Amino acid sequence: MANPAAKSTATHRVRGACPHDCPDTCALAVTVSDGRVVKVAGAADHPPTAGALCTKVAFYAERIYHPERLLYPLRRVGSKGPGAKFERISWAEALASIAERFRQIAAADGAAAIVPYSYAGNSGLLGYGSMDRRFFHRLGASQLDRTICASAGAMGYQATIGASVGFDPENVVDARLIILWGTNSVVSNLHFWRLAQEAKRRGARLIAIDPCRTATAEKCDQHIALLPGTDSALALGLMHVLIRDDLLDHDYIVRHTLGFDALSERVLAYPPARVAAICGISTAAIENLAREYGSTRAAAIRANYGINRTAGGGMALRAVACLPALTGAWRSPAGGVLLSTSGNYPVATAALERPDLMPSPTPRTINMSTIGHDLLHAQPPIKALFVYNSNPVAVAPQAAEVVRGFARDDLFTVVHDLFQTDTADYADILLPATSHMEQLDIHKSYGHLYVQVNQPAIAPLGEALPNTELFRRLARQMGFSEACFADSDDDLCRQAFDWDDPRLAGWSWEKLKADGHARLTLPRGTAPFADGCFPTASGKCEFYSEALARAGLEPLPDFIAPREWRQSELAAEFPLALITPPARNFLNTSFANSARFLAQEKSPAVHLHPADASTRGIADDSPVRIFNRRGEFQARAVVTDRVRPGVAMATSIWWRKLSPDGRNCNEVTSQELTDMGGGATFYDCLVEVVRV
Ligand SMILES: Nc1nc2c(c(=O)[nH]1)N[C@H]1C(S)=C(S)[C@@H](COP(=O)(O)OP(=O)(O)OC[C@H]3O[C@@H](n4cnc5c(=O)[nH]c(N)nc54)[C@H](O)[C@@H]3O)O[C@H]1N2
Ligand SMILES: Nc1nc2c(c(=O)[nH]1)N[C@H]1C(S)=C(S)[C@@H](COP(=O)(O)OP(=O)(O)OC[C@H]3O[C@@H](n4cnc5c(=O)[nH]c(N)nc54)[C@H](O)[C@@H]3O)O[C@H]1N2
Ligand SMILES: [Mo]
Repeated sequence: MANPAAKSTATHRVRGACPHDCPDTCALAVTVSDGRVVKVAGAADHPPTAGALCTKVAFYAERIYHPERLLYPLRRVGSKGPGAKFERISWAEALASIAERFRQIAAADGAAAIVPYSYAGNSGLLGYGSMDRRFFHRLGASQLDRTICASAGAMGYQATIGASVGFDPENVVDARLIILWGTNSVVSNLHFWRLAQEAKRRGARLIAIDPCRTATAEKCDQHIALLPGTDSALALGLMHVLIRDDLLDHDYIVRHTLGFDALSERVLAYPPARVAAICGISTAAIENLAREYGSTRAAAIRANYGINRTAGGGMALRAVACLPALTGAWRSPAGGVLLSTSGNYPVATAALERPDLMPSPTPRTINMSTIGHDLLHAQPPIKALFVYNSNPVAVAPQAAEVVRGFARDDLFTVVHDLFQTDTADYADILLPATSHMEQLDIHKSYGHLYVQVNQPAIAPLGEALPNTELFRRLARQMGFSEACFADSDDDLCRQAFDWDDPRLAGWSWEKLKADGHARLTLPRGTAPFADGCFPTASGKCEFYSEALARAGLEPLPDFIAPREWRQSELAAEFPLALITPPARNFLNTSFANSARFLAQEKSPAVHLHPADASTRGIADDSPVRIFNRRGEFQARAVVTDRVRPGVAMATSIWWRKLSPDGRNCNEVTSQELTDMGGGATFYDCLVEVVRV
């Protein structure tokens, strides 16, 4: 592919955007010399990045030039699974054999027997979902419900607020109180942490709500170590105290909220004593937090998806999102709540993805969080799977089922990735993907308010192709003649946003391409809901949600206990609640094949409280087995009071084949879904831990 950047031999700088699934979406300054990336730095002129990068991306050249990068299309020879062998084939052969199998399957079983499986391995608007979606829509493949990360929390939050919008993170420096709720910012949202630190310097108090004393919690003024999956109870307890003690902004409530009376009645069931018992914390912690929150106008709650991974994950975000409307914190530019900024962007999803290309009636939908079960039991059966931007064999819950599903001899699997991941070992055809440094893209963010361009810095390595070009070629191979399959990446970028939307006033693709990044034209330093006008159906902050009622769901915030606790027999047999949050040096399974980052993380580890370790005779640094009825994996024990009693914490996500026992923590996680949004329940997982 033509790539002007690559032809230049002199040293020059290229503007990039980090494509990884992280709220920070950093702007990159990539130094290229003789057609090679020699340095990757954070762009200094992009306010959210402010010249700083996480360690993973600062060493990005190592990822691009990793000796195990896939460079050519491959066909598997021999059996599926760990140790699989592949031979090189041409792109022409690869595309022809995929098209031929897809035609056969479509003729025999219907095209819905073909399932795309992708997530946010590449979060650019082109890389995430554009030509690929057009291709699968036109093909008539099954649709995929992308639920593995955020769907529960997003739905719960939106039920209250109306969209994935919140306070402007740049305002948080002026907050007096910041509550970091289920988020390890130092690890997974570093650039927000920078702003929180500035607020702290200016006198803000920081409180972390997390079962673990994480790197973030440690640096806060206070840490509330509740049990996993109890956040909605805590939020209801706080609302109980706020209402009981009249720590309310009545004017705000009357004018800008819906359902206050019903909410007041609901929270009567959540007095601090009951909530303390549910959450495993003191009543004083609840009373004090409510008083502090209720008496601070500039109070910002940074909530994150860490609290949406148990049975009641939707309710958790829904309940937390109610708080600022009670106290009127929304009146302050540095007050309110933020889960994600993604709803601020006028993305032209239909133009990018072309759902109108789907046949009628529209094909079935497969939930990506139950892929193991569906590969084994879906009716009609799944006959082909096309995986890109994701590594399901390592990241999807209940791995034993996922592995059995992928191992099916009659399943035709295509994988497109930069590396031979755990999933790639099950591919019939394995295709090489470019990194973002080798392709053009346009980006939104879910942690700030800027749009960004990612310019290609170098030519594609080997015969690697971007997702867009792969599906463009496949569409041609399948004979799809619609004009949209001829759109170039530049065309796709131009189509990605509704440039006429006021939030992009004065911007066009051409201007953005020249400038590199732009802040959405939202007013600065203002409070988005100071005067209400929530993007809900009622225009108010909805304590009572008619939409949830219509969907047959509980219309008021409530506590939904973790599913596995509710089964007392299970809880007796497997007394530890396992959570598996992100490791600092990995990004899901990305970077977890890098020698540098593996050395940092050492080996799979499970953190146990000294009390839980001693009753099991487990010493620090000794090998242990973590198990339940679904499976087991091994790890090194870290005995530490950083986790609260009753909780086991194993950072994720390790590659199975790079782990000593060939397994990872998803052996024990479950495919049960959340209360809303069909989300995965990774942290609703009881286990027992024993010495090996
Ligand atoms: N370095 C790094 N950064 C990442 C990622 C990564 O893998 N590594 N992953 C990216 C992705 S895909 C996402 S979705 C985000 C992840 O975003 P999150 O899922 O928000 O992950 P964390 O920021 O680690 O926050 C999770 C924190 O919540 C805590 N926690 C677990 N269960 C509960 C609970 O029930 N209640 C409360 N209050 N806390 C709980 C965990 O101990 C952990 O400290 O981060 C992104 N950034
Ligand atoms: N136990 C446990 N499991 C979890 C989680 C947890 O906290 N605990 N977190 C969950 C969450 S929040 C998420 S988001 C999921 C994430 O799960 P995934 O979305 O599967 O994320 P990754 O493991 O990073 O895999 C992304 C893959 O995409 C590839 N890739 C990158 N760029 C491109 C590209 O341009 N084209 C193609 N074709 N491929 C590309 C990468 O090399 C990588 O192999 O995991 C979930 N799984
Ligand atoms: Mo995620």
